[in-house]
Amino acid sequence: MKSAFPLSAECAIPSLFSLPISPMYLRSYLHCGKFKLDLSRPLVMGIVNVTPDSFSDGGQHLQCAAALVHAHQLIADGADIVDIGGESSRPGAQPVSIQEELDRVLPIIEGLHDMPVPISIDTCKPEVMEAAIAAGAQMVNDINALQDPAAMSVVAASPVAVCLMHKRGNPQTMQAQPHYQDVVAEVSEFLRERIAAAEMAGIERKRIVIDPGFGFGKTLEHNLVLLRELSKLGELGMPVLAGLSRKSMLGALTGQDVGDRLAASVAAALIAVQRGAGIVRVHDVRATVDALKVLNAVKGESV
Ligand code: 7PJ
Repeated sequence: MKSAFPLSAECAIPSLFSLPISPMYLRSYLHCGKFKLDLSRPLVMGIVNVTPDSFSDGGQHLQCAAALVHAHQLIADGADIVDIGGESSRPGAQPVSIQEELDRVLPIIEGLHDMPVPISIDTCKPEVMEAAIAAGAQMVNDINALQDPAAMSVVAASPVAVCLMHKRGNPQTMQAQPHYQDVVAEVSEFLRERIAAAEMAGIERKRIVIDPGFGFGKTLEHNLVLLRELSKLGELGMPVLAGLSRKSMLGALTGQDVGDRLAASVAAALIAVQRGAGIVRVHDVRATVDALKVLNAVKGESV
């Protein structure tokens, strides 16, 4: 789909009198290695978990061939980015070694290197980031927001995009009594600080995405406030990624088990987009893409 403003995003500021100034008009492309993603419509990041303990589809994609088939299906379903993860970050999950994580993700990334969409590596480990980038990954999805200086250096030395996510604690501890005075302000301040650190290290703004980290050290109420107020994060001037798919907050709201959260996940993705999310990270790409087509049509955009 064509951007409404085909000039370079930096100079594509429409009439200041007729349109609201939204961050999307100020910069509408995400630079992702060799890809330039048009952010004038919401993008869908499809999830491929390669972890035996992953809470939603773990076990199922353990085999490389099955994971590749799954990734191809997500792309056929309309995924704009495919996110490959080899370490579960669900609450209570145990860490895996560097070698184990590499063994899980590298064959998948190598097998997808000539796909028409960027491949993202979901990892906190600088060694895995480096090897994944060498194997063809175009984005790093770091739930630790590049707080490890070695991770920061790896991304800075490459042309890939990065997602900086907020979390409180680590997967072993993060659901133990999370407490915030003002969750939106605190998440926003953390992300502002991480954007500044990334820029200082040489990562250009056009390569940065931010994420409030739904479910990572947050209660149901915190997650709901963050979703309700998601547009406040857009004020930081970066595209916002929202990951709500099949999460336990949706289980708490609907009473559904993880395999029965499709409707809740699609609803949550749509709400996030309506509150300014530029990218939604989902398991169910086809259903989400269809829902976004309806939303885009109502908004008067091409689908
Ligand atoms: C997220 C993630 C998220 C980003 C996971 C799950 C748990 N990366 N990795 N944002 N969640 N950027 O998929 O439910 O919300 S793992």
